[in-house]
Amino acid sequence: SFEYNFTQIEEKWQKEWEGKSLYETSEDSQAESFYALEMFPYPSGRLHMGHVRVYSIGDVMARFKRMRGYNVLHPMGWDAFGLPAENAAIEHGNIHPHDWTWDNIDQMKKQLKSMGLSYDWNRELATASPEYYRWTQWLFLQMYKNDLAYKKKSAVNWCPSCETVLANEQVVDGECERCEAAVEDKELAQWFLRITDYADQLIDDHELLEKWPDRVKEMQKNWIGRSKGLRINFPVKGFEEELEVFTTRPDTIYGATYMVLAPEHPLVEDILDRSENQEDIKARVEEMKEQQEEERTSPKSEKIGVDTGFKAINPLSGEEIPVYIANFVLMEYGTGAIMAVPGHDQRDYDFAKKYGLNIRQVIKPEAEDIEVDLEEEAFTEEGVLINSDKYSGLTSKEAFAEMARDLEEAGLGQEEVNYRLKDWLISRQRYWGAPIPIVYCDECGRVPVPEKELPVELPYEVELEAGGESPLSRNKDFLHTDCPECGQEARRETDTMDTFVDSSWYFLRYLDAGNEEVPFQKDKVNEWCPVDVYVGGVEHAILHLLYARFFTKVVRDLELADVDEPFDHYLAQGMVLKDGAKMSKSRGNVVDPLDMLSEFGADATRMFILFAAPPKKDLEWSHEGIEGLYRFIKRVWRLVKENKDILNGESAPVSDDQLTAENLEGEDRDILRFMHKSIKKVTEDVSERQTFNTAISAIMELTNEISDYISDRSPEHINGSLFRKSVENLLLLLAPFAPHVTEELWTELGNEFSIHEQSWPHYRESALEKDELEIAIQINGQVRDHMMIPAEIEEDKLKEKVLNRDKVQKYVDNDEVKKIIVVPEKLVNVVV
Ligand code: ANZ
Ligand code: ZN
Repeated sequence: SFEYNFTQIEEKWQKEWEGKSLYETSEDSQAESFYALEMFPYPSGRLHMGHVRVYSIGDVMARFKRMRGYNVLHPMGWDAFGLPAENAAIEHGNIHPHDWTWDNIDQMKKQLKSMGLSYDWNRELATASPEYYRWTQWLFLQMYKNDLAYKKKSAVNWCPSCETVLANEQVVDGECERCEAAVEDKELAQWFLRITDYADQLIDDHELLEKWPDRVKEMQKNWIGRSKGLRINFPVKGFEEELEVFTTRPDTIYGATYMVLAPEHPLVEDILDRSENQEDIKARVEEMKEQQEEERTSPKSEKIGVDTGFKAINPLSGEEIPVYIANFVLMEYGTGAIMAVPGHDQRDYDFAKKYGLNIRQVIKPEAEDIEVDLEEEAFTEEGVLINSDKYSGLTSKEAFAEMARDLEEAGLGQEEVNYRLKDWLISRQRYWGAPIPIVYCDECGRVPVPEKELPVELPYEVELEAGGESPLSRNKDFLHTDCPECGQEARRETDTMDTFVDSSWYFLRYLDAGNEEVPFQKDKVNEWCPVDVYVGGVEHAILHLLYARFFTKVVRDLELADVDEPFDHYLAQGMVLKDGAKMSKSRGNVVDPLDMLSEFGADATRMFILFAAPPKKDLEWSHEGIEGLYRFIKRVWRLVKENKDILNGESAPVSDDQLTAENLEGEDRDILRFMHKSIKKVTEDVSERQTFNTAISAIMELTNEISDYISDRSPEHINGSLFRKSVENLLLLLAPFAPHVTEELWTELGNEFSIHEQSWPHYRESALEKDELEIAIQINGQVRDHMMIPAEIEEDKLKEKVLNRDKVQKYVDNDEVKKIIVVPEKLVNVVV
């Protein structure tokens, strides 16, 4: 029928594809492999527009590469552990996190399938299934055995509302990333992964990631926060020990007018012991210790401090300067002590202003036109040294090097690299996560669970009501176990792992999803990894991607694979906006993709999402937009349906070779040229730039051209094979974007199932060239005529055409043509 009934078509082909296992990845293909991956979803139970966007983008890449002859791997799974399941259980009481999660997975799987995405569902995984987390635990044990996982007591970020520990990364402006409650400090023994061992590699290997957005690499680099500086020793009068500071700006040392210790600094005890106003200082120190890290370090927050009364000596200038204790210096960074340079550091400046300390300029700008006004603020740039004895006149860089040398020679300083990155805290006091596979025995201490006993399964029985400890500690059956070493009664670790651990290696498990012997086979990882294109939101640019990179390097160092990086190309997709703001429940501006799928179908929804903006940019939702794409699909539909007789009149498919520019003329040539031009444009947009929006525009233009061609003429003037060829190519180009309607129309034309297994159309450069050009015609060297000729005409044909012209015949008359000279693309000279 002429009616475009997308519901029927889409369901039909989804079934057919599944029945014929169209998207299963072959394990023994000779073709080059291509691994297309999108960030797997948390199974919240309902698709949102962000999902539709990320999975549509990935699907175009996968389908395109398949048509280009690659052996494509395109898997899907579920990031299934985590708080929402547990919180839902606590709030609603009657639903277990396990059941909630698997119900949601069922729902979302149906929804994803209704989008017509080309996944190999055989490799589906869920991080919350024992078959998966068994290997998460196994990887943890490998790290434990290699001293990359360790337990230590430390102050942690505690969210009082989620009742769990948060990684630093999950604390935003002092608030819990999820529930926005104010985060507190708490002392707990916690498990950590030693990501700091990899800090340098995580920065330096950015070099391998040419196809990553620079801004993402920059964000990771800032997060790791590598800074090169000096440790310098300042003698303190009356103390044996020297006070060691870390500074990235030794060039400013002549401007150091006081020192600052963190309130937690070990020297503070000694100072208190020997100080005259001990009580006073002690009170201030306690006050500072109570503050949150955020409160202490934010540039806006008030600096508080106290003078210890002791004096330090500047090792280069010999100057005596006071020693303070202040809140804005942290014990965890550097040495927990600084030389304060108020002229050139804004925090030091603010503190100096408040406590009436000296502010001295020792750096001036290199450029003449930059003003420095130390009455107003610190001058924090590098420049040229002044007021610095023999170092005056050097640039900051030169001074760094000279001072480093001088101080090192004098045994007073040493170069050092510091990082802002801390080890990854993975302990969570929650139920719905992978249990940490460790046992505590009174005799043997901390004992790893033997690998053959994995997984340490999460018990289904659990009391979930809120409480500071892990719910697992209330399950006696889980808690009590026998020591794997001595067999005596022992206790299990009751913390579970941060869900970011689960998602740090899932892309490896897809390669071997059913394997019960190993998490993944080395040769498969070596074949498929790094992932060729990884699509996902930029909100994961720091955490998830950094952790996955870290895990990949650990996997490599454990000799489980030979890859350095997990993702070769990271395609960071923008947000979906409505009325200029991010779609979110709290803003009440959510458009439900399921409504769109049922109103316009999967093809139109996908195409709208891909057409509205290139993947990297934010996308503005628009109802007229999706209606426009829906109309476009119907145009293609009618083009085929209404002209079916002509299209099918050409029973034998024409080969490409027959349809060349030289065999065609006039508008036939135009259409041919347009077709090749469109193929070229779409191919390049998809493969080189991933600008799917402009690719779709090109397909729309081609549709217009073909429609005009057909509607402008009577049937006998239509070149049937050309028309059919251009319609077929149109469908092939459209197939990755609108997989259902193209499959329907493709098979309707009598073509072999499936369009998604066809080769991507080729374009011929020769067919693209301007089709006509003007040449001059000479008779015996005199220009007598001009004519338009096809650009790629053969010489014999050209000569024939020239001789047949009325004007030429008139001049030649009955004379014998002695010679015809052809100057390509310029002129033809007929000699008589
Ligand atoms: C003197 C100085 C002069 C500094 C100047 C900066 C500018 P990044 O780049 O982040 O590594 N610092 C060192 N340890 C600290 C701590 N535990 N708590 C708070 N601040 C600390 O920063 C290094 C700089 O941060 C160091 O260099 C030190 O201040 C400060 F014009 O020393 B600087
Ligand atoms: Zn034991």
